[in-house]
Amino acid sequence: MERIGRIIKSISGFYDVLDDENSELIRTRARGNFRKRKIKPLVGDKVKFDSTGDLGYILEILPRENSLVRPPIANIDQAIVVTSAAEPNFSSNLLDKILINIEHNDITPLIYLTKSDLLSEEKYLELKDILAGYHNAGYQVFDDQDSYNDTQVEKLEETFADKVTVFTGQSGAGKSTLLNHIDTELGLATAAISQTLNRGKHTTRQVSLFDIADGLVADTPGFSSIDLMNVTAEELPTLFPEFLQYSGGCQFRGCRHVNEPNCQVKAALEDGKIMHSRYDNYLYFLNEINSYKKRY
Ligand SMILES: Nc1nc2c(ncn2[C@@H]2O[C@H](COP(=O)(O)OP(=O)(O)OP(=O)(O)O)[C@@H](O)[C@H]2O)c(=O)[nH]1
Ligand SMILES: [Mg+2]
Ligand SMILES: [Zn+2]
Repeated sequence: MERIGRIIKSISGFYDVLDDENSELIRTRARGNFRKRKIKPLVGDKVKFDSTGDLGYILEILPRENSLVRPPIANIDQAIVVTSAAEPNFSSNLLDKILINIEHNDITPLIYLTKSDLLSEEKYLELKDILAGYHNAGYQVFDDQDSYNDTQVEKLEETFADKVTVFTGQSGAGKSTLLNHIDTELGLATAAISQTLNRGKHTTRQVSLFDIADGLVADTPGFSSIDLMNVTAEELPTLFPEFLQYSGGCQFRGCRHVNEPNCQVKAALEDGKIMHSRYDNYLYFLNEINSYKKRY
């Protein structure tokens, strides 16, 4: 009997599929021909499967709306970018890179600040000011000093309904900790960053989707770095939402906002309407992307 469902977990060659119709959870394997065709099912994939005996088989992966490489997951609506104020330290370069990768896949990013309790009042206010810039650029930002206060956690939860949400960000930023505050029954493993580094492993090892607040929400393993290999120099300026507010007024179509005359993005930068750190990171990433090209 052919059924349709979604992969919510993948463990050593097995895929747990949630049946769309009756919410039954079926353990499946992918058929051999996937491996031959080099197609790897991802958590989040919608699949056709059948299950006659104990074990089901994935017959077909339905077309993906989008997919991320880091973390590996498909068909996502929004991403919570868990960003720590300290341990590991806040990096606008890393945050911007993560946001670009998400925007590039047509996923809505939200920024959630953690570990502000480890900052002095002064440093916290500085960071809050930076994050206000992200809010003005168009991102929803959660930046309370007490990261897991009930009001803020509930506000985040309200964004989950009828969506697939992925938690992403650096290892040790607090993704699993935040999820444990949202649903106290999850009991996800968390660990201090030093322990994580000593073991040379991430605390969360696999992507899994949970049913939370009328949506599906994924915890994922964190990363320490991320690249922009899939982004072209043409696409890059379109992945900064605040640039798009001004680029229509640039003299040249396809303006890269670097040295072109009558560039409205640079004018907005000079007027203080675009953050310097974002623009500097833009130039830095443009360079990085051009250097990938030279290597090939
Ligand atoms: N002081 C403080 N510690 C926090 C906060 N949030 C998380 N932590 C601690 O930070 C450490 C890392 O948290 P995790 O939730 O395991 O981080 P993670 O993002 O899931 O990490 P990976 O699974 O490796 O990607 C744990 O020891 C948490 O207790 C916070 O707001 N303040
Ligand atoms: Mg984790
Ligand atoms: Zn321009």
